[in-house]
Amino acid sequence: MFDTPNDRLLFDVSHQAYIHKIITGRRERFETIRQPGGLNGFCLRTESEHDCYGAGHAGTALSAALGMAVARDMAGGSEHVVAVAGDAAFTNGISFEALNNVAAQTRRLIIVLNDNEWSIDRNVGAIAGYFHRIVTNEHYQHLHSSAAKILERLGGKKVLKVAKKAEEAAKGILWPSMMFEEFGLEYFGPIDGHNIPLLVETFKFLKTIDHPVLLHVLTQKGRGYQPALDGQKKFHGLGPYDPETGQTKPAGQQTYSEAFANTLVELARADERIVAITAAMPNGTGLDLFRPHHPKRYFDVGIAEEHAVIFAAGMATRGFRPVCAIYSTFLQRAFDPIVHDVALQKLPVVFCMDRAGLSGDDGPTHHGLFDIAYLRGIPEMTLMAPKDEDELADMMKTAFELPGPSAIRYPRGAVAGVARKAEPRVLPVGRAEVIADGADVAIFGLGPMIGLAAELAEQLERDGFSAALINPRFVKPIDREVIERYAQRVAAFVTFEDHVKMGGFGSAVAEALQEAGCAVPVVRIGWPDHFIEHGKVDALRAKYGLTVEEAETQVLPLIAHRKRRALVAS
Ligand SMILES: Cc1ncc(C[n+]2csc(CCOP(=O)(O)OP(=O)(O)O)c2C)c(N)n1
Repeated sequence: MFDTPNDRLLFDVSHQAYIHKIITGRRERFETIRQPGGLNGFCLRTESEHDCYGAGHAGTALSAALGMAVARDMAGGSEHVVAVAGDAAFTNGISFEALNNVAAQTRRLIIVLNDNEWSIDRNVGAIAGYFHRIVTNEHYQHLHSSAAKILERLGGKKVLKVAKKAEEAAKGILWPSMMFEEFGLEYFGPIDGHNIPLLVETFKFLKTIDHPVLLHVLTQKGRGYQPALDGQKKFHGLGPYDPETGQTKPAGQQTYSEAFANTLVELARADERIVAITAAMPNGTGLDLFRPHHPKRYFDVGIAEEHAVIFAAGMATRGFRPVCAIYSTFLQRAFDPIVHDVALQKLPVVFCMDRAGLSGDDGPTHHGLFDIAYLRGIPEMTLMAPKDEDELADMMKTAFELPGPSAIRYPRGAVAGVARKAEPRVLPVGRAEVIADGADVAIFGLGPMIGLAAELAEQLERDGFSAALINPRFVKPIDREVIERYAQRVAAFVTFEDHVKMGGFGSAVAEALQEAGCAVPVVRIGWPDHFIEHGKVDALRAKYGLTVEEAETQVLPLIAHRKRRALVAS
């Protein structure tokens, strides 16, 4: 019914665009999806002219579509603009900010509300309830088949003639949604989103309408594949599985998300002020493990990161200790609430940032590579990165002792696998852990990047240098005492971080050195000033120089004279 790329078809989040990819020239390459060098899992403007808008984060489709519709109107174009958004996208404020604008800005825009009653988990909140009431309304149930028949009869040349009449008829028969009508959109539906002939006839009709419309379609998550129907949450996104049975590989080692959740369960047992907040990611953040233990202290607010943070701020003003468990990439949404609501008021909200660092197969929309840069400059903020799961627990315990806001960044995937202490301990704030002392070079490995730092230290020791190995623990406040101490002794610093170099931990070290009047060079190993594509973490690290070899190549010329001196001395 629509002719892309001339017509503009855009998807909210856009992980729903697999069929779109198949029918717009990417069928042959489809099996490469989410593989290194293959198709991206989301729409990407650089991947195809049929992907008119890239996404990955929720809530953007309506605003972007309205922008395209207004651009078309201003240029005098005639193309259609169609936004497809899931029911959970309507729990996001941006969708409503767009709705508030639509009727005043354009007369032609088609919004499809693709309602499967699921976010990643079950959709939550009043909007989900509202959609559910429309769908289960007796009036609608009774009249649905006659409405469908009317729409089915529409089409072809008859459409224009009968449009007006049908519109009236359809409006009278279909259960109207007051909410969308109040926003100035004409509401149609709900109709069966798996009935292709009905959808075709409906779109033929909607194309003739000269005001913004919203079509509510009902779909089933996992339709057509029994294992996905049996495990709708699991099949939202998963690794390789057996297509016959839907079985995935048995879960291996514990993840950081699980370690976080288990620790929070324990800490919340001892401290009744602790509450946990997720923005529609109970599964991904691990909080679904917290929920059964403390159901009254668990809050899923929908895909609403800004609200989650301000809600946490509100609770903190009343003595609670809220934890916002939000992926590094999605917390970007809440930058202003972190500054304006939490930090400025010095409220003790704890941000637990899962997926901090490269997110691998998800690609640039999901890599968590900016959080240090966006949090480091905020006054009152304490920013930590654990080297392993035991230290994560210590940092969580420490965070709850602080009078103001704090954030802990930890990566996607498996923990280091170290032994856990029986009880987490409170860490001295702003103090790094010197793992090994050394006199020629000081090597800092932030968080799990301590692994690469340790390898480099060993390598340099083998080469005849004396290398200090330091686990910074705190990005902010940074340990100036340790930095200044080593600045007096070593010929160079090396910093490793799973974050962009610009504004990251290495930059913080360089700033501290400069402020202390020390001219020691810093080799910063981190991600370049460039959006990183999807792929396997190790391969991308090798491609962009986040390796021991790269660090060694850069640092050797800076410390070479030390080795000669050492040799002469011996
Ligand atoms: C800002 C933001 N927060 C969280 C997510 C994680 N996320 C990806 S898909 C999804 C659920 C989307 O549900 P819905 O909009 O109903 O679309 P569906 O997947 O059901 O088609 C969520 C929460 C995201 N993509 N963006």
